[in-house]
This record gives sequence, C-alpha cells and structure tokens, in this order.
Amino acid sequence: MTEPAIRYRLIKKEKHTGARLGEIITPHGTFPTPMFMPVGTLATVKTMAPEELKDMGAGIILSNTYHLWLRPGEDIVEEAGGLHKFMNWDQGILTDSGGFQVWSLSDMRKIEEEGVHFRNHLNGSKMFLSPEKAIQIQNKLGPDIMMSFDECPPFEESHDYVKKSIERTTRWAERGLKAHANPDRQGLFGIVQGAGYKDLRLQSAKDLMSLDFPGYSIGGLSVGETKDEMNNILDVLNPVLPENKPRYLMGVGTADSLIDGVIRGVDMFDCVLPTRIARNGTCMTSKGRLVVKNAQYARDFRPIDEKCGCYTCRNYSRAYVRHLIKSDETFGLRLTSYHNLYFLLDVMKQVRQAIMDDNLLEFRQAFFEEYGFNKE
Ligand code: PRF
Ligand code: ZN
Repeated sequence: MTEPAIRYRLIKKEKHTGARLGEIITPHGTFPTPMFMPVGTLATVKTMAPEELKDMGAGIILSNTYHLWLRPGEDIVEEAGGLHKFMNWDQGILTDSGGFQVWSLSDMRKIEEEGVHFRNHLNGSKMFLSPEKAIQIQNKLGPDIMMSFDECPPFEESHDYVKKSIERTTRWAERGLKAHANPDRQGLFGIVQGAGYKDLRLQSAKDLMSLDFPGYSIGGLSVGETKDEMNNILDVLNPVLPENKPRYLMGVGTADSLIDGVIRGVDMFDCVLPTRIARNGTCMTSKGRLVVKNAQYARDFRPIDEKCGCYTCRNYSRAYVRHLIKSDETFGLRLTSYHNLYFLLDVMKQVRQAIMDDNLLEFRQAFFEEYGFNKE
C-alpha cells in the first residue's frame, strides 16, 4: 500500500462552531487550513509572480483543466515537466476538472452518460470531455490535487433531474478513480452536488464517501442562491463529511462567505473574485469594497486599507493606485491584485488564530460589524 498523495491533519476543532484548524500535506509542501486559494486559470495568477504569491502566504493555487487543455494543451505542459515546472511554482496546485467550465463557458452543451459534447469558447470547434479524459489531462498537468468530472445543476432544476444528475456525477467520479494513473502523487477529490435539496446533498456525500476519496469538494453553490441557502446546505454536510479528510467549497471568495463557510467546517476555498474585481479597480477592505478608481479618491493619499500590511498599502496611496488604473497602467492592476489576495489570505490567517483561541464567533461579529453587512 502506497502513501496517499494528500493527507489532512486535524489540529484543533473550535469550541463553539464547526470550524477546524488543520494542515494539508501535499507532495509540494504543507499548507495550513482553513485556506483561500488564489486562482491561476491559465497557469498564472493574473499579474502576479510566484514570488509575490509566496510573500503573501499562498501555499496552494488553483488552475483549470479546461483552459489548459485548450491552450497550450496538456502535452506541452507535460513536456515542460508538469504545471509546477512550467509556471515556476513549487508549492501546492489544485486543478478543477473542467466540469464546471464546460457549463459556464462553452456553447451548445449536450450531456450524455459517456460525457459532455460542447463547442469550445475560443474557436467554436466541437469537443468532448469525459470523466476519464478529465483525469488523463490532470495526470499530465500534474497538480497535487485533482477534481472529479461533475455536473453542476442549477438551483432551479427539479428534484427529479438533480437526483439523476448526482447519481451520474457519482458514476463519473468512480470512472475517474479507475482512470487515475498515480494516486500516490496526486490526490483526487469527489465533488458533492445536489443543488438546494438536502436529501440529495446527503445522498451525494454518502455515495461519494463510499468510494473513499482523499478529500471532498462541495460544488454547485455560489451559483446565484442566497447566503442562507448556501449556509443551510453546508450545515447539512458538515456533520456527515469525514473528519479526517479536507473539505473544499468551490468558487466562493467573499470574506463574509469564507468566514461563514469555515464556521460550517470548510477547509479550502477558491475564487476569481479578488483578482477579477482588482483588475477593474475594486478593492476588498476591512470596511467592505472600495472602488479605488472612483473620483472621490483622486486626492486621497491614505492607503487602500488603513489596516492592511500588504506591499501595496505600505507603499502607495489610493490617489496613486487610482491614477494608474484610470491610465490603464499594468502596475495598477498588479497593486490591486496583490492587495485583494493579501486581504483574503490575511482574513484566513486571522480566522485560524480565532479557531486557536476559540473565539471565532466574536471574530465574526467584529469583522461583520466593521465590514458592513450587505457590502459584498
Ligand atoms: N464544480 C466544479 N467546479 C466548480 C464548481 C462546481 O460545482 C463551482 C460552483 N461554485 C465552482 N467551480 N467542478
Ligand atoms: Zn493592502
């Protein structure tokens, strides 16, 4: 029996919530949890150098099977020596399977038991992605953590459709496990789906758990439902997911949702939000969002967030960052991207400390008060 590629070590449970302090041990280092993972869709976290990501404390980043499959192609990445070498990142990498991207980016999808037919979003050509193919591509890309191929049914779908969908997603997950070439070097997670149906969420979790994945992702959330709807599903899953395995909430990246997810036992998060809104001149701060490109900051010589210790906030003013963004200077995009990622990583660091101190609810209360409830 070989050692599994990914191990979760539970360090401490918070006294008054479902929060867990732990660490995940990967072939490319160990990172503390709960953790936020910056997104590097095309083998780059847009505008950030790997050294900068390390400086801000990112121990793992996310990339995408779908995008790298289309461009430059998994064979070129494999030839380069894998994604880590290709992009000069020697810490953790997780790749999404393409399941979600096929749904959100491509045209003319047709789903079958075998896989999904669709047209690629770059040139419109016909393509087909199956659970086996998604694993083969990820085996060539070489991330530390891979995702099963899944369907993400929207909250509006009927109970009948979603039940059939999760059963197929479980069959796909099982096919992926069989196709996986090197479980000793890459950990494959199963993805719990089931839209807003609690019984189906439980069924999905239990069926996937019988396949014994080294970790479980929670998909199909943050797709337009309310915060309460999301939290209710997390409340259902928290007590049933195995305690000795990591839980990853896919595509969630507002500070308030991160905190509420952690309280419900989530260990890992990712989202394009911090980097995407950064490039459009919006900053995440302890007082909620700050649209730094707005005219009101033209003569504001304070840092973006007066509480922030990041490179941007230590050295540059709102007025300067606004000027750069207004002038389409790439340095402006770098400064806001750095700040937003640092901000979320720092929130998670404070959350880990609060778990250690058993005062996460007090931390949440104070954070939400300063942040302003409906700002994100
Ligand atoms: N499935 C996969 N990736 C995802 C999601 C999902 O449901 C989501 C949903 N928020 C984001 N990314 N494979
Ligand atoms: Zn900052």
